[in-house]
Amino acid sequence: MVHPGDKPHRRYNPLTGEWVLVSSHRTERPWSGEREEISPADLPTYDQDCYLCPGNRRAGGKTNPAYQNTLVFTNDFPALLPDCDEAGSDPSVALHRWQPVRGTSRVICYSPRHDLSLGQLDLPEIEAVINTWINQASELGDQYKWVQIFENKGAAMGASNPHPHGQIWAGDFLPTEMEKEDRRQREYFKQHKSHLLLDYIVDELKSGERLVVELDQWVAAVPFWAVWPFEVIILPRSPVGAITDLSPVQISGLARLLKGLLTKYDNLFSVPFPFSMGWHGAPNGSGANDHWTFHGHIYPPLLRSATVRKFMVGYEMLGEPQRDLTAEQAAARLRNLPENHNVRKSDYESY
Ligand code: H2U
Ligand code: ZN
Repeated sequence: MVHPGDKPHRRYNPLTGEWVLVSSHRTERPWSGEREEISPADLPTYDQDCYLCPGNRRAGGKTNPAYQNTLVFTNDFPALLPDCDEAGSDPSVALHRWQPVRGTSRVICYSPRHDLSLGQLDLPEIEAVINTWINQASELGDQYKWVQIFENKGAAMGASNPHPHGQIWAGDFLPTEMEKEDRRQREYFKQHKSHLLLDYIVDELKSGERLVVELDQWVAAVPFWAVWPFEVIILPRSPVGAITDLSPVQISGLARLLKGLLTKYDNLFSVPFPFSMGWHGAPNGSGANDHWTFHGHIYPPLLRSATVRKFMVGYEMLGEPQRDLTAEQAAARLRNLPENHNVRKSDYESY
């Protein structure tokens, strides 16, 4: 395989059909711009002012139960609502195209402990989170086309609270990113009679240079086409279409993978590592979905230290995304980090 060298080049994302400009060595440039706040290190196990801690009152006026494992509730400020009787676009104004949507938004607390992140939970607790995701995908999937499970972690990604939590947005439509991936995987399956992402893993395992964590059931790699500096894709090693199709052994394997990977992230800059993480898989409802491979995306914003983030501005907004370090450089750094937690406050107070 001809390898892209150090010169600027573009890489293609076969899942979305989009390109990324890769200009390695730009990380050497000096930085006197914005620096991120670092999340406080020693959080209490319970915070009386936290709207996600057990027994506390939320902004909407409801009180959380004294939950033991996970808690799911309808978002008090939901982005989607179940009732809608609007008709949609007015054909006389063709360029003002719009459609009504029905849906719901939920919040999922991963643990009653205010001070722990997903990667710091024990394996059975992480499995409980995955099982809650599966139950939610199954329950909401009966009613809605697509159930997007995701987490915004850290203030840099807009998370409102350090209490470990994620979100679940379900809607009666296929959102844009899902629509792109659906189309590309469908086309590939039709043409090659095999799965795009399963074929992709074969190549990644052969080369090894973008692998971050490799387990029996799962692989985490910095994708060849990564946009965000330390972006990772989580892929199953055998066919699985949707989160609801995961077997018990895949669930326990995924818990192990998440724990190892998220710990590496925290160790990268010795800070609780911010990111957006979420799952993609076959949508619900009628129609063949054999072309789908279930997978996870993690998009972390940090670039060169705990406080310097990647900005998607300028050329990225007007042209296409650009990255500084290569996917191979990012993967090597993550791969070589330990999978036990060593984030200590003293490590990053000096930043
Ligand atoms: P983020 O940290 O990703 O913003 O998720 C927290 C969600 O919790 C957010 O969508 C909701 C916000 O609307 N929320 C409640 O539902 N009740 C509250 O009391 C505060 C926040
Ligand atoms: Zn809390």
